[in-house]
Amino acid sequence: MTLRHDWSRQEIQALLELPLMDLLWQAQGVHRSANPGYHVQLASLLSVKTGGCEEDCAYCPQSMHHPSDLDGRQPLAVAPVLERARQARDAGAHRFCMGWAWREIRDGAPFEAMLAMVRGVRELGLEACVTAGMLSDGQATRLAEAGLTAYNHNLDTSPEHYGRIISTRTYQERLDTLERVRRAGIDLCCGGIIGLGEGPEDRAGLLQVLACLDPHPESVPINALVAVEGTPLEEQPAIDPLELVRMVATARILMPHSRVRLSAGREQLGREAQILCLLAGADSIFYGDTLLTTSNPAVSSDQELLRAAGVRVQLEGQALAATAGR
Ligand code: SAM
Ligand code: DTB
Ligand code: SF4
Repeated sequence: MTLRHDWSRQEIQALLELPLMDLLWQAQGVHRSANPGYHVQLASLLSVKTGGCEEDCAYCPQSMHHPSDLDGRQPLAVAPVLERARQARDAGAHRFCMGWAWREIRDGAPFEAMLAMVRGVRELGLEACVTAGMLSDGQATRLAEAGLTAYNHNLDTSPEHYGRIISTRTYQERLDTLERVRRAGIDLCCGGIIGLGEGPEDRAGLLQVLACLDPHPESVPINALVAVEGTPLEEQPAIDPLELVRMVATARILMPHSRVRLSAGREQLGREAQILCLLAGADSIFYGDTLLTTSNPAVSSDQELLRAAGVRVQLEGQALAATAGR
C-alpha cells in the first residue's frame, strides 16, 4: 500500500462526502489490508494537573479564561498516578495517557515528577503517553530518555477555523511542538475535534494537515466536542454521529497504518454508531469511566460493546479475546 503525503483538500473533501456505503467500503478495505484482524487498543486517561490553564481553547473546561475552570485542584503525586496506572493495566488497558492543563512544560519539580511517572508507567509494561502543551527540545529529549512512547498534541481543527477557537497559541506553534517531539524520537499522537462550528472544508483541512505530515502521526485521536457548561462552546449543537463515522473512515483511508482513536464524545453516540466507527477503521478507544474532566462510557458497557462488535483487544503486541469466553 503506497502511503501518500500529498493529499489535496478537494480530494479529502470528496472522500468525506462519498455516499456512506462507498466510504465505509473503501475504509474497510484499507483497514483490513493495513491492520488485519480488527484489534482495538484500550487506552486509559488520567488528568494529573487539572484546570487553571493559561490558554483560551474555547472547547476546554480547564481554561482559566472560562467560568467552567476547575481551579484549585492539587496536581496528583507520582505514587497515586502509578497506582491508577496499575489499576488500568489490571483492568485490561495497554496504554496509559496522562494530561497536564499547561500551556507549556516548565523545568523543575513538576517536570521531574512527570519523568518519574513516565518511567513508572513503562515499568508496569504499559505504553506511556503525555499531553502537557508545548515543550523545548531538551524536555522532549528527557521525556524520550524516560521511555515516553507518545506525546499527544492536537491540531484541533483547520488552520482557517483555528483562530475562532484559540487565540493564545498559534497553529504554527503547534506544528513546531510536533516537530520537536518527532526530532526526539517520540511517537506523535495528533488529531482534532469535530463539532466546533467548523464547515466541511475545515474537516478536510484538518485531515489534510495531518495526512501531509511525513511520517503520519502514529496515533490520530478523533474527538467529538463534549460541550461543557461554562465554556464558550456550551451551546454548540451535538454533531450527527454519522459525521464522526465519516471522519474516522476518511482518516483511516488517508493514514492506513496510524492508530485512529475514537476519543471524546462516545457517550453521545449509540452502540451502533460506535460499531460503525470500529468498522470504519477506529482501532483504539479511551477505556475507563472518565476522560480528563468529563465522563466516558463505563468499563462494563465498553466490554459489552467490544463483544457485540466482535473485535478483540490488543495487549502487549498480541491479540487477546476482548472478554472471557470468546
Ligand atoms: N494542555 C494540553 C494541550 O492542550 O496540549 C493537554 C490537555 S488538552 C485537554 C488535550 C486535548 O483534549 C485538546 O487538544 C483537545 O483536542 C481535547 N479536548 C479538550 N477538551 C475537549 C472537549 N470538551 N471536547 C472534546 N475534546 C476536547
Ligand atoms: C485527545 O485527543 N482527547 C483526550 C486526550 N487526547 C488527552 C482528551 C479528551 C478530553 C475531553 C474533555 C475532558 O474530559 O476534559
Ligand atoms: Fe485546555 Fe489544553 Fe487548551 Fe489548556 S491548552 S485550555 S488544557 S486544551
